[in-house]
Amino acid sequence: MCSSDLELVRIERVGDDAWASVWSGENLLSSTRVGAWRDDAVLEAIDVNGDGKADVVRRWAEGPEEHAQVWLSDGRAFDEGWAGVTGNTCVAQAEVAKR
Ligand SMILES: [Ca+2]
Repeated sequence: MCSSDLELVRIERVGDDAWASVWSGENLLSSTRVGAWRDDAVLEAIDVNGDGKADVVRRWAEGPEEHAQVWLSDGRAFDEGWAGVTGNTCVAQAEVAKR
């Protein structure tokens, strides 16, 4: 459930860079450069490591390659957590077993 004092993560273009700013109401808590701006990037604010703080995931394609960048939040600023090529490589096959 979301609380009413939820932080807002806003991704903005500043020049050729993307910046993630964290707001609490009218107060700017932090602003972090999260790489070069990409018009084709999909941005998601999800908690990827389960610490209750929203992290930023950017995904985009370069030819056949799917790139992803993960920025982990400590609730104030973002640290680059992981970046690399993902998808299009079958590393496992998931199967739902039916009873
Ligand atoms: Ca998190």
